[in-house]
Amino acid sequence: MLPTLNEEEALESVIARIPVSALKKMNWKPRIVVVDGGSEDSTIEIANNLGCESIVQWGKGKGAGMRQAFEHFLTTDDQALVMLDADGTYSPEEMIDLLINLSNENVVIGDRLHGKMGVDAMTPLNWAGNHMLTWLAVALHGKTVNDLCSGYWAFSRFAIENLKLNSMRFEIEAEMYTSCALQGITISHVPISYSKRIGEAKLGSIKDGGSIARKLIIRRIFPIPHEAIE
Ligand SMILES: Nc1nc2c(ncn2[C@@H]2O[C@H](COP(=O)(O)OP(=O)(O)O)[C@@H](O)[C@H]2O)c(=O)[nH]1
Ligand SMILES: [Mg+2]
Repeated sequence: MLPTLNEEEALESVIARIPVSALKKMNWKPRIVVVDGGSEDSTIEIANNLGCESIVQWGKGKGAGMRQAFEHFLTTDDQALVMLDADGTYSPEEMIDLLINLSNENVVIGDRLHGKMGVDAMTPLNWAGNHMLTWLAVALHGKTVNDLCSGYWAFSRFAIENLKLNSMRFEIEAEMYTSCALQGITISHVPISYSKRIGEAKLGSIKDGGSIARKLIIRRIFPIPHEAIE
């Protein structure tokens, strides 16, 4: 599952690098789903031309889009979901490592902070912010996480069925972590490589870093999101 917002520069190469044949050899039946947040460039056209399924999300933000992609996933018989940003920062080939580890866990997170960081892949501000937010997450919620804000995750169907989320924007990964901690969903980590982004960043370091910290604190006080109470 690829969340997109105006990613025409990177999307084609990201899709081309998804290791479809290797996945088929591992007995997966992969399909590629793009969830788009209202791109005004040729992102959706590229996705459709390359035979991907596309979901045009309601509302704005990566979190809103991912929650809709999770709902869509639950209408299928699929057994696992891999999400990664569509901006060229993650290596699609490495999803094999995530999926191998998924056989023992409910969730596997690609760990950029103990992996291979490319030149200029992360600004010093983002590097420090990622470490601080990861530390804050563990201090508040007690469950090990190596790279809270990674955008490369693999989930079992069980995990998707049990996550309780209401994030709209870039707090979604922090809330996926807190939900794993609260709902007893197991997590493991695989070191991954991280490269410089193609195209323009949508995340604002200070504003979105603040919302991520706020989400970690809110979930410590109110563990279940209002919308998710059944
Ligand atoms: N569906 C959807 N995807 C989004 C939205 N905003 C950003 N994205 C995608 O989410 C991913 C992460 O965004 P990015 O700007 O790279 O943020 P960063 O990697 O956290 O710095 C990229 O693939 C974006 O195209 C949105 O509103 N909806
Ligand atoms: Mg990115």
